[in-house]
Amino acid sequence: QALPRPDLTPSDRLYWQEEGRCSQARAGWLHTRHGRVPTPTFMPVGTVGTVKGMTADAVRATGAGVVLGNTYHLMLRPGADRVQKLGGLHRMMDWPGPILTDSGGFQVMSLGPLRKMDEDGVTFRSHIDGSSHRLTPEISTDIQFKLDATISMAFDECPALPATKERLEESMERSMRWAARSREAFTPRPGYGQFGIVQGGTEQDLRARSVKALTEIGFEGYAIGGLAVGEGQELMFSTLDFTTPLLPQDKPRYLMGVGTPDDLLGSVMRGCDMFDCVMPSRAGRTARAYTDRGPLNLRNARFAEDTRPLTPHEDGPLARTSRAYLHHLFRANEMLGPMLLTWHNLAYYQRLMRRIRAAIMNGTLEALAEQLRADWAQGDW
Ligand code: PRF
Repeated sequence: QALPRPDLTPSDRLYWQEEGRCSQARAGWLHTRHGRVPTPTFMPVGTVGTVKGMTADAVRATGAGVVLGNTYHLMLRPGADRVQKLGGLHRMMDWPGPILTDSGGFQVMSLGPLRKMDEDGVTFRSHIDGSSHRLTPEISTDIQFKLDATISMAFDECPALPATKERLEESMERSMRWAARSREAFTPRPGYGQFGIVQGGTEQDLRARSVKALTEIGFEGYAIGGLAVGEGQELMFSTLDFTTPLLPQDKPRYLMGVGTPDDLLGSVMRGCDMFDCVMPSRAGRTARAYTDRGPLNLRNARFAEDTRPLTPHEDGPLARTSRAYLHHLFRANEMLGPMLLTWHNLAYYQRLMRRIRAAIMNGTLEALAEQLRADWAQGDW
């Protein structure tokens, strides 16, 4: 799926090409130095240079195209210079496909009292050893260069919702000044790119001003940040409804940190192309399996002697694995349990994105959406 593209010329940046459309939903291809990826796409989270519990081959086998890395975690351990010495993140984690790295601002925000922000950037203490570190747009962009990220993210601030309009406005304006500095610090390379991040909470005028500021700077793609931070699905969707139409039609759109299968479906239908979330991998580690009839918790006693596979026609990595065995692995705290359910959930998410993409191409997305929602609501077989 994601093969190197020797045909990219030195002047080529990373680019996205539309292939089909169904109302607001788009199907396309993301062309990068590290291969091309069909969109819409779900990007598994590999925070510290590993999709937890998964070999790179297993991640690839689920159909994933892009994986995520995090500036914040990797700068602390093993450090950006060391990753660079080791040949970059692709080499280090044996992932030849595209890698997108988040810029660190969002991860630093979650440190709470351990951080201090000013106009220039953020000073924070490491959650590992308490040592003091600093991130600015320039430092973050430089670290992402050293990590060899195929897609770098602008350095931004993401306020939790609800927040006052004054707070959202100040924060968005600062993120836009940081976006300009991030762009200034970015070193263009063939097939690589940098995305700006739209902020502005759930406020229509702030989102519009944010889009205007970013498109004037000009990026290879645009992310929508500041959502899925406590506002709920309805407000997230209504914000997407007035934000995505403002974005350039010919550039990829990445909705950061989203979401449940139903969130992904609704967000694709509102014009988003790329997603990442810890949900499928984290849920897998806590015994939750995503299925077409909604999530199952394999720790539940009702699965103790359930010899069926997770789903009646299971053809993913767990085609021959019984629910009872999964239940046993989790009850016994065996590491294979989290490994198998992470694999299953990532495979489920990738299959969902393939079905959505095919439906966009066929013009049958509405029908697929109705069927998926009805099935998810039904409960276990
Ligand atoms: N900014 C950045 N990373 C993010 C977000 C953001 O707003 C979100 C919001 N859901 C997730 N990850 N830089």
